[in-house]
Amino acid sequence: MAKSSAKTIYVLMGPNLNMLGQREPEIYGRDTYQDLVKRCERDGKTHGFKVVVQQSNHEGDLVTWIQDAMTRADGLIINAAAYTHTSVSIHDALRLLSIPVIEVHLSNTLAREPFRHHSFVAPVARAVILGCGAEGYSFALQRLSSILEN
Ligand code: CA2
Repeated sequence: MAKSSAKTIYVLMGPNLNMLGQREPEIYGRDTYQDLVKRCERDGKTHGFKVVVQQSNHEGDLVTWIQDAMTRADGLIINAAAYTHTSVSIHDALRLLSIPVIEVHLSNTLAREPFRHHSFVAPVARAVILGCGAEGYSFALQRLSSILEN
């Protein structure tokens, strides 16, 4: 009998998220970036996924990883951080994907400054999770599990 291989989920994180836990815990929580990676790997395992987490401070890296996801991933979770509000290139790259995309933000961007209210990711995402802190990543993996099993 053929061995069924685990589905791959890309989790992409944008600029400054590597600094989590070091500043502004009242907005972003106390979890560090490494805590977030561990959470995604642990929850991914629970759902039978192989989770690949990548963070960059450079827009082009995020675009390249989104393009890679086209052939290598079954689902994608993205917190593009500040690029969420500015990046047409991330929007364009995400448009090319046929796999489900979930946008996650630690904070509720809609309750913050007006420049954080617009997202270039949301129109090309299947779902958006705001203001749930690190737990938002667990919700996104749970949701992808439901979507991908149907
Ligand atoms: O709430 C989110 O997840 C954001 O994507 C976080 C971004 C922000 O630009 C978005 O509007 C909302 C900022 C990430 C910066 O993270 C920091 C981590 C530690 C200390 C300071 C900032």
